Amino acid sequence: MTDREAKSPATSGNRPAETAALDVLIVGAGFGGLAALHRFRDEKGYSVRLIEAASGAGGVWYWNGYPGARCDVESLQYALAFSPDLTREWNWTERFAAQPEILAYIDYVVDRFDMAKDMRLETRVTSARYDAANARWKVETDRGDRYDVRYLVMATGPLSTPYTPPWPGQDEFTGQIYHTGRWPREPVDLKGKRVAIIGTGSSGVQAATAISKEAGHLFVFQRTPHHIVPAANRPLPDDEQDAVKNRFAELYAQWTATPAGMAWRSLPTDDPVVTGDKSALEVDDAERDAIFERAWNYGGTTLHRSFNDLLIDERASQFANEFIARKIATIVRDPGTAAKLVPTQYYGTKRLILETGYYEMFNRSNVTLVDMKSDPIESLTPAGIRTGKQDFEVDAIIFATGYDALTGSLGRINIRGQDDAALADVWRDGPKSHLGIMVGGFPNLFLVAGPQSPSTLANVIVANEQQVGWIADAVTYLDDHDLKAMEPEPAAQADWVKEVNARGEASIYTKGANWYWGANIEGKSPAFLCFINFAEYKAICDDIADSGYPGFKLLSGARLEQASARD
Ligand code: N01
Repeated sequence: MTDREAKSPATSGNRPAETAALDVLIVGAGFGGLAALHRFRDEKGYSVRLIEAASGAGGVWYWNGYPGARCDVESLQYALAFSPDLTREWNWTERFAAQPEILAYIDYVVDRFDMAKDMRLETRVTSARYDAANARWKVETDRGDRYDVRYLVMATGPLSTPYTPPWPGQDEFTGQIYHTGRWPREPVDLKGKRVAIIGTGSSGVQAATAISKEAGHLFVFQRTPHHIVPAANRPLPDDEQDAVKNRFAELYAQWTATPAGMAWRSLPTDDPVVTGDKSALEVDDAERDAIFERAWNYGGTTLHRSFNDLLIDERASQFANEFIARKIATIVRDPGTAAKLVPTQYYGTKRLILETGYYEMFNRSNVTLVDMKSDPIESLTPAGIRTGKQDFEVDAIIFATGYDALTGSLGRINIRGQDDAALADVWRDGPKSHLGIMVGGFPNLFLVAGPQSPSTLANVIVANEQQVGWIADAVTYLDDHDLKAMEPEPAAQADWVKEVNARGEASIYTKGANWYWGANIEGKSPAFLCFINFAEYKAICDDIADSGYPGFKLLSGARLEQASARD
């Protein structure tokens, strides 16, 4: 147990199993779950329990303790907004916070709002069954707890079930195996070791850069070169933080009105020159390069917004690729390695990655780029990794191979709705929901950052708080109107599924393989998993709430009695 866990008063240890009737049960102590705990308990006065499998709060930030883990959303807006006092009190040290600092923030939130007493750590929900006659959920855990609750809020995280490709031989490898999404709590010593890291998404790029500094030799296994640009991380001075804190309410309102729930030239760290209102096609080569160059040096996601058509126009996207190729060629000394790092797919089909020294890493004599596209991995062996053409002998293998995104965690819990239907079965051909928050046949089950919500295409904390707010308002509406339960109308749900997929199909995201539509997992049913455009989503949610929840069946006690008499 780490110091952090030992200090946590909610660490479960060998606590006795509990049986309790509650208003709300929340599953998952990431940002979504903590926001829900605060909203339901402190603002609404409900009895609440929060169940978490890990030994501490933090969700994905708890598990992603790999070397180099860092957020790629600016610290000034990657924080909970529910308390102006909290916003005022907390100071970030860097433009992009590292994982330990984010965990320290989360611990601060837990302490500050006395959350631990209602959290049950090291506890995994094993089943949740809907009792239709009483409109209640019966939830069981692996510690023998039994909860009988009105509302079940699943905040299990959109990127929380790590994915490992099913290469044979994993049991035979005699060295150490790690996954970036389940990094051990104990220190991992890779000093001087031969290490293979598989995958060059955000996790792989960050971990490889850090590990290359201590490994004896690092083999970086890349299948697709991603779009990777400098973070330009730096210390965050007080005056920049104050400039945001002093106008926080106004700025937050601006962020929630954008498609990504993020600042658009409203942070002190935003480039004032790269306006993003021109097409990459309307400027000449020199001007285009000057804008790209400025965006590249300014860092963060500035390149993303350097022109207004990078994510829309094929030629514009190509210009970005060509610029990145020229940059790589100036940094990476070996032309063969440089060429392999150049992305060829449309700009934006995979999530933009922020780096700090990643390209420079390939100039080190202890780092080798292995191209899995031309020479795929066939198996793991007792000594390492076998591709079609080579054997790599290593002491440790790190999977940075991503997640079974959005549906992975929910699909692994035995959630049974009306008529004992299993959520996993209902979603077998792709998720079905209304607003990504509720699922037909599963009354009073609410999802935070669920599939078909915009969370993973937006600032996830902003989206979490928006959804938690919507859920809390819906529940208040039920109580105020003496209603027992709600669930989507079938037609409204069918329309939502259609809309989510139509937006996905019309977008850049479906022009390449990625986790946004399940293409990263062998055998996963292809379905677009995210709603595109947070601002429009928020407006739809607000409108539904303001109009008395059209598209949802609202069940009174009398309707429940009639239904159970019929059964
Ligand atoms: O996972 P990924 P991630 N054979 O899915 C490769 C968030 N995040 O953990 O590109 C060979 O992006 C795969 O190759 P390819 C963020 O939203 C944020 O890095 O599919 N290779 C790819 O290189 C992010 O998008 C932060 O060809 C295989 C890699 O593994 C999301 O989490 C930090 C393979 C997986 O990349 C996931 O990022 C970390 C196979 N069978 C994560 N299967 C920050 O805030 C997979 N790969 C900075």
